[in-house]
Amino acid sequence: MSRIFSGIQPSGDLHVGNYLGAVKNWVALQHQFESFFCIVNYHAIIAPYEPADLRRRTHDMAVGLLAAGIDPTVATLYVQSQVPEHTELAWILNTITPLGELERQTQFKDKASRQEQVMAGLLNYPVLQAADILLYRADVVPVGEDQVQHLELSRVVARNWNARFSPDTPFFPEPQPKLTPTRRLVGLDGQAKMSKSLGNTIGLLETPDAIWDKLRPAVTDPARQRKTDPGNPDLCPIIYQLHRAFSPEGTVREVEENCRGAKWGCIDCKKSLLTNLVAELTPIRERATELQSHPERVTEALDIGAAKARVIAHQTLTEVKNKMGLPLA
Ligand code: AQP
Repeated sequence: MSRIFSGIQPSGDLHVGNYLGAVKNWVALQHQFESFFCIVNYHAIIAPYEPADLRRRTHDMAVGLLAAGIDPTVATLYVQSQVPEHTELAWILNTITPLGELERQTQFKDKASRQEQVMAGLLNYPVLQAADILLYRADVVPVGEDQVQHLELSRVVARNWNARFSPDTPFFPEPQPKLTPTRRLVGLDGQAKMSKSLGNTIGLLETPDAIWDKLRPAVTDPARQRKTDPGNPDLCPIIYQLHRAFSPEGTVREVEENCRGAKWGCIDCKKSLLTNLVAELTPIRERATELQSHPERVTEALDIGAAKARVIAHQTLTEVKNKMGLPLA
């Protein structure tokens, strides 16, 4: 059975961008692949944070993932810092990663330009990500579009390491991305990618009222000033994209016709979206509420996951060290 690996940062609440771009895919793929899903808290500490918040968010992220449908008896769900081999392999891979490859990563350039002082962790983030994936020798990585460039780097790193230390039989597979139809969900600002750190999200566990408070003022086709103006759904960055992800095909066609024909106003369209969004998210929110009242179940699932992950991680690192002439502990 081929392996998949994917990670998510506990840097805020799970949002519909994470869900549509990655997590919904994880839930489906866990039955087809040997699956490792990691709450990547070492990645999250690159930005300033409060330790108590990080602890709570890590737990809440696990709750969200389990509620969304990750089955810990099928997939391995765990927290990155509980498997020390991630950082050990990251150091090793740093030694064969050209600096120039890291400096040209779009996410690095973008985030570094917004910070007064840039920490080395921000630059080296994709190397840790490569280590996360290669540690499990994963073939496939289900992610959103924003991670595709980082994955290219993971392939470069795998190739460099194989060429240097395992030239006859490549040890690391070159991991391939697996995207969903919603590869990049725009945030509520209608500009940037929906992202925990930008506060432009619809949380996966938010109540219908809270979701409606966000949807109602959300930008639509800017050329449409009045209900009587015909709209263009393709220029409606948030609502139409969400309809396509959450509404049945018939509704998506209805939205398209009624928008172009100026039969529905944007509020009618948003109300229809809310109904479909809430229908999919309500069972997830209810499962999350149940799990929140049993924190011990969540901790137990993560501990079992970390123990399973450590077995594979240890095997990989043992072989890596052997091939590199590094004595084992
Ligand atoms: N808007 C999105 N559309 C599609 N996929 C997305 N992903 C994230 N945002 C979108 C995918 O979700 C997985 C987890 O990514 P993450 O933890 O980096 O999520 P984030 O919300 O992007 O988190 P942050 O903390 O706000 O980080 P930055 O600001 O660095 O993006 C990934 O597979 C990602 O592709």
